[in-house]
Amino acid sequence: MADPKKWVAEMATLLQPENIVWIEGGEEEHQQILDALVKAGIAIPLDRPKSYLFQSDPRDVARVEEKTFICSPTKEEAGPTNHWMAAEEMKKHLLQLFKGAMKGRTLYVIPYSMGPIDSPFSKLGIQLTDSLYVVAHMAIMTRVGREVLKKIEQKSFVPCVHSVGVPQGHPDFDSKWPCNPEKLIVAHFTKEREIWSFGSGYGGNALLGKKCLALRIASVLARDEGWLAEHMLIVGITNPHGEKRYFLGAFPSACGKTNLAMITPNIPGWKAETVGDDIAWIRPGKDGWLYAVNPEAGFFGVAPGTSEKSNPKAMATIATNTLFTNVALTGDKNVYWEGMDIEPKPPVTTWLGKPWDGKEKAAQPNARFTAPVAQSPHVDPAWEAEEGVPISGILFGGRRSDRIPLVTEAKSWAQGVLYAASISSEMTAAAAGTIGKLRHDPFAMLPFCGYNMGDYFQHWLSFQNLPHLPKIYLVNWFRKGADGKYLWPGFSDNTRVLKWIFERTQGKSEGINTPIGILPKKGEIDGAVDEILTYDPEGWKEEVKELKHYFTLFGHHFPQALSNELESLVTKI
Ligand code: GTP
Ligand code: SPV
Ligand code: MN
Repeated sequence: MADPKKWVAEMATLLQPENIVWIEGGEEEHQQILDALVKAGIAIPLDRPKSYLFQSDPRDVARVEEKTFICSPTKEEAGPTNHWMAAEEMKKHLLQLFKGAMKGRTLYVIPYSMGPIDSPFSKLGIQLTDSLYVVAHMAIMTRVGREVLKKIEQKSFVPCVHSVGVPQGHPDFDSKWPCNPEKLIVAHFTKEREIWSFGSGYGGNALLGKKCLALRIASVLARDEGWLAEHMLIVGITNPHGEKRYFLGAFPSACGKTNLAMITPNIPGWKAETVGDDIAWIRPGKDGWLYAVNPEAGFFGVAPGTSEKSNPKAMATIATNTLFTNVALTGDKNVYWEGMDIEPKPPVTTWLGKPWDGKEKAAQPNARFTAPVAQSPHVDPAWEAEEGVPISGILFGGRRSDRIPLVTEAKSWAQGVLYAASISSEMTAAAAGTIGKLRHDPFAMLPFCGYNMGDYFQHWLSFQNLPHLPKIYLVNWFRKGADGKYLWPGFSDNTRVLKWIFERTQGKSEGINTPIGILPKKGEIDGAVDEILTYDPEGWKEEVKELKHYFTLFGHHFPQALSNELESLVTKI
């Protein structure tokens, strides 16, 4: 039995807030929070029902992986892809950093649940924060309040401590977006199951239920309990005969999960419904199928590139009751961003609050919208089903301008795991770093796996004897031609790929057997140029050589079964 009140009292002694407010949940409280944000000049009310705009400090616009730590008992357990610090040393540092961090501010206590409150699979947390923006967002992205607290009192919770790190006395105390980038740190104690985050108010750095709990801590719980916590969308597809199948998709940050989760099929008779757009918790069911649950309650989606044409379902979802961060403001108090495909009403104010001259970016490239899943007109009827939805196929992909074909079916679970481990992607604005630079991002989990990635590959392999394993696909929507233009239209046209995959899982589409896997036969995917449906042996030889080198990073943690898969590929291509 947990005693949250005792813990909060202890933390208050450390944080020294002016006062403490417990979040109860509910519509009325949510509106009061938004009203308070408007009154403080932090939220700009829009001429769009129940919607608000926030502009962050330009130094605080994305996740900061360099300052994200896994504090597992040993460095080896964190593995070669995580930043590690010994738990004791980190705790010492944090206790210094957080001492008096909330002076002059209110401490908000947010009891929250990842997953439906009554589900036995859900995980509970309490986030302490001094950011009202964070409170408003947690209320959309998770289930919060009194009902959750009752559960917590019966069970346990993951303690999550968050501060923007700008107490009274700091020169930026009165800033509308206080943050402390010099001292920013996001720490995960994977054995103790605790999260501490200092210095940022943005996205995954600050909404601790999302990447910190539902991926980094959850991946460790999943390893220990025999399930999977993944950076994946979940979508339900129905064919013209009314047959329905569910699919998962893992793509790195800002590489198309939200868009595929909300796809509008452009082949007559096909239908798609959204279960989740960012995180999937996956468990084997009693019947030998894998079942997936979306632990979140909201979408925190990339705004730039979203339009009536590219993603009409997202546009419908965010028509009302939506919080926008770092998009531009139009003359008629509405929102605008690059790729929205409308003529904004002038005068347009950029995300930096300056008049827009049409030359610089109106919206920050990682600008986001935040809206409840439940208000999506295309939400899947089973999106809150306790046991989740049964999975027929899993898509893995990245942003690859060359080599990787449009779609390849792995010949076995082990080959699929190898392909997932092999994902590389050109970096995006979702994380601080060099945009466009190709980097390895195994399973799209590089920033989110809470333990040794080599052991994580092994954990995936451990499912290989399930009687109803999903088929695994490597996909790439981002191939470019010599002219630098995309060779595939993407978005709704991805339906043609989904149709092929759907029919493969039914044993219908034929495909063609190649050394790298099953590729679509000529004519099985309309309109796709040969270049993206075939594989280039020379390019793949290079790819495999480079992969072999990359995997040495994991030393003896790299599973022998994957080395064998890779070797067998080398001999075939
Ligand atoms: P996170 O929320 O950061 O995890 O990202 P995500 O994977 O959900 O990415 P999202 O769907 O929001 O897409 C990010 C960007 O990729 C947007 O600017 C989209 O317009 C673009 N995009 C998505 N799907 C496609 C596609 O099929 N083709 C092309 N060319 N671009 C796409
Ligand atoms: C991602 O970067 O993968 C996101 C956005 O989904 S954030 O929640 O900020 O990490
Ligand atoms: Mn994500």
